[in-house]
Amino acid sequence: MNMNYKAYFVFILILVFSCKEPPPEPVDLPRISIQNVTKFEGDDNTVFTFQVFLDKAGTEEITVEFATQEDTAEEGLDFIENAGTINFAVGEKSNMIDVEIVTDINKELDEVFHVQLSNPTNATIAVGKATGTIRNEDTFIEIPDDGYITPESYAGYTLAWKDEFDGDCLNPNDWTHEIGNSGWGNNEWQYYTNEKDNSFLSDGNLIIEAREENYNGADYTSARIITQNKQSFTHGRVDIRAILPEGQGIWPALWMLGENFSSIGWPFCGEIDIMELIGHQPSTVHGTVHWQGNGGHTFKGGDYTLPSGEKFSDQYHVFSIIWEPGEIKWFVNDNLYYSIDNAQVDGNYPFDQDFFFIFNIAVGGNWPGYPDATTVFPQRMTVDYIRVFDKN
Ligand SMILES: [Ca+2]
Ligand SMILES: [Ca+2]
Ligand SMILES: [Ca+2]
Ligand SMILES: [Ca+2]
Repeated sequence: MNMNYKAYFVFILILVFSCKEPPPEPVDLPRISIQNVTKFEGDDNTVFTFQVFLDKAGTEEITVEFATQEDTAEEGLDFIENAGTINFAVGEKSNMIDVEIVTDINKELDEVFHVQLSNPTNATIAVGKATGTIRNEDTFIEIPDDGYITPESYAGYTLAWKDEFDGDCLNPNDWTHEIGNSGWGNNEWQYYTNEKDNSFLSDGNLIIEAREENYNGADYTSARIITQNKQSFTHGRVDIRAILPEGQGIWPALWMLGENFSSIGWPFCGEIDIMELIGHQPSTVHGTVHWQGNGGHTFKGGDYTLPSGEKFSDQYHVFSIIWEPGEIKWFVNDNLYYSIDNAQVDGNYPFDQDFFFIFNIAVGGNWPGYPDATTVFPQRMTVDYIRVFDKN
């Protein structure tokens, strides 16, 4: 092979390569994304606007179909179904989809729905599904006013203090929230908050709501309110009208501690449990006292079970104590079911001194055990009133 022939061959090779079809330019269509929306439900005309955008403008018109999808929010009840096609004109990079929200004044859980994109033309989908989170902002809960009720006055007694739970929020001159998830001496699982979801007034009731939700490392939230340093009493009659929560691991309590708790500690200060219920026994309440006996922490108490399988969660019942020097009696709906006097209390009888109130729902604990798959959340304790009467 001479040099000329070699050069000719290379020339042909170059010619062959340069005549070959160039590889097609990679198709680089605009990419479509849709963004999540989180908003309070509001009470009228709320619209969730989902932004849909392209990473770059198209050189042809772009279309994409969309449709709402139910999740915990339901079509018709929580949002209005919407589906259709949106168009991006040449050069346009953003667009929006409006979803109308069904508003009301009823307290609900936060609920979610989705907007799904599909079938794009002249574009591809990068993020095709958005979540709409409808946040609750309401406190109204419909509560039938059924059940036992006690009078607003008694012969021989004078009203010393009451809270009927009218108005918009707890009276801070009477009540303080206790906050946190220390376990509260009983290996409880809830985080007590002062958030509106966990304690609020609704239509003349105090509602304490235990919720299954992640909060500061806890799996449940609830509330615990006290009258310490604000309202404390020695002796009298106490009436508390309430509907109780239920379920495995749910532990509502309406109770009292000695006002000297902060200085001398428990159980030296004494504890009077006007009502406790462990949620897997929803027909039975317990009335108990705790104190420091000669041998250490001691408690005594009794219980009351509703007839015919009725539950304390069904309707209102009134939990009362008649508390006199050296003696305490417990009642449900004016039925006496337990009493104790100072002859039955060894050591120092701590119950003839000032006590303050505590209302709470614990979630889990040594006594009730822990929630399981049967436990329904949220659980609520609804308190219509607390009234304290002094004997004349
Ligand atoms: Ca609303
Ligand atoms: Ca709703
Ligand atoms: Ca609502
Ligand atoms: Ca009330």
